[in-house]
Amino acid sequence: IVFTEKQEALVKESWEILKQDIPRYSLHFFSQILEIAPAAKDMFSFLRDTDEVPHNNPKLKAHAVKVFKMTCETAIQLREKGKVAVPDTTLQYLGSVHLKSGVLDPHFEVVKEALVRTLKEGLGEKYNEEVEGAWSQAYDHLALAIKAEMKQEN
Ligand code: HEM
Ligand code: ISQ
Repeated sequence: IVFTEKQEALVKESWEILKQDIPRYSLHFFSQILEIAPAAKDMFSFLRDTDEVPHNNPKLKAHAVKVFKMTCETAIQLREKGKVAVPDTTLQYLGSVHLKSGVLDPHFEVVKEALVRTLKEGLGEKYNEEVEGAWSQAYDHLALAIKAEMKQEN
């Protein structure tokens, strides 16, 4: 896999922008997931007893931020080492959390689309296909590692 310095820079720069308004973008990210796949709602423990996506839910915010940060971190590793280098314990933990929550392979495409839409929203005119490509590539590699872990646990 080839991940260029330019791609790494694009990912880092766009995260710097989105992270200036975590409450807004974490909510947008999550809302997009539910817009694409409404049934996904029931998998999230912090939503089970509500009809709306809660504004300012600490768990939602923290998890959404982690998805962005881990994807950003993956971009750095892909550029530096040519591979995903998330610690095994983290991957095992994420594998088991997602498996237990009932997450299936096709859901990963849903979350990718939601992530891309959130970037589009946050970056405005700074958004382009190169940015999308860089994030998508990093996300796909991270998703593959989590999916592999989910299969191992089965
Ligand atoms: C939980 C990351 C894909 C659904 C989490 C957590 C993280 C995370 C960091 C919190 C774990 C914890 O500390 O408890 C990621 C990353 C993904 C990904 C990096 C892809 C690269 C997905 C997908 C779905 C999903 C595709 C399905 C729509 C969930 C659910 C939880 C969770 C249901 C448990 C939330 C709860 O009830 O507390 N994810 N996730 N995730 N994720 Fe993901
Ligand atoms: C958990 N996993 C994937 C995406 C998410 C988005 C928002 C909140 C939690 C998440």
